[in-house]
Amino acid sequence: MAADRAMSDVLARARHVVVFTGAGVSAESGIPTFRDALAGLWERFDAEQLATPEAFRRDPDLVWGWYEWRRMLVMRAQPNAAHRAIAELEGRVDRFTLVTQNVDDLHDRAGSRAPLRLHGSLFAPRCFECDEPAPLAPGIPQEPESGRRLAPPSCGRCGAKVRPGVVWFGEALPEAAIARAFEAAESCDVLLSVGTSSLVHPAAQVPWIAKRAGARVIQVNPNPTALDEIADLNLRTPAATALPTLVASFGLD
Ligand code: BV8
Ligand code: ZN
Repeated sequence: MAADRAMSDVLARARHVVVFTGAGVSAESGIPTFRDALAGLWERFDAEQLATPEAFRRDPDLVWGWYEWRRMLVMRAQPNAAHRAIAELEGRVDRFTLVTQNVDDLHDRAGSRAPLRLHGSLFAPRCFECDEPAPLAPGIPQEPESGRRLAPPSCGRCGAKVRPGVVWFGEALPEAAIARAFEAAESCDVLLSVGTSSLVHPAAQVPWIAKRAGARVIQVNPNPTALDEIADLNLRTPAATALPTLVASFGLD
């Protein structure tokens, strides 16, 4: 369903746009979405079992192996047309805020200047005990030998195990990032939600805050999600197809 005349006018006149992304925006780069990042080797786990501090305490090699496998996939992947369109949108409107739940670096590599990262990054490992940032091993991680377990490195400062720099279930989000994301949602004209199942909180509140503050909400997702009930426009299309056309409609006024 293309944008109708009224919506096209809204996009043409939009002054402050927030783009809110989830794993679906990286799907066409070959990165499994969060729900299917547990295909294959990890299929007998539920993401919420592996993406927790308890899982890391219980089996650090399994959790570290899972994240190094995901980092390897990301390093072998390229940004897709959706990442590039979102980077282009930044230059088409007066004020632009990119809020991402993703832990890959594809938005940055596509040219987005300052994504607000609500759930951290695969590229910022740190000490599990003292939070000391840890260096990334050079190059692309090899497929973990056993295809599964990989022993995490030790902290250079205290010797404890190094953990992925992501926000796990049960962990608080970075305060500055979530505060700035909520502030942007409260003051934007249009919120564009791309490739997220909108299930995980508090990140999933971002589109709802924008809606309550009077923004138009556009969703790009081939499947139904919790956001369907408030989306002013629902594009049931893969992101790499929908975004280039949609972005071309912004900032024409
Ligand atoms: C916290 C980083 C408190 C790690 C992630 C009950 C009710 C409400 C909340 C809770 C509850 N029980 C527990 C909670 C809290 C919990 C939560 O929300 N749980 C959910 C499951 C109910 N939240 C937390 O624990 C958060 N912390 O609350 O802390 C606190 C406060 C103070 C002090 C201490 C503690 C922390 C949550 C962060 C977890 N970390 N990621 C990692 O990556 O491994 S979450 C992870 O899953 C993602 O980052 C993302 O946020 C989330 C959902 O993933 P999506 O990105 O949406 O991907 P998904 O696979 O789900 O969907 C992909 C979508 O793409 C699909 O809709 C699909 O249709 C679409 N798609 C596919 N292909 C395409 C496409 N779209 C477009 N184009 C395509 N081609
Ligand atoms: Zn340490």
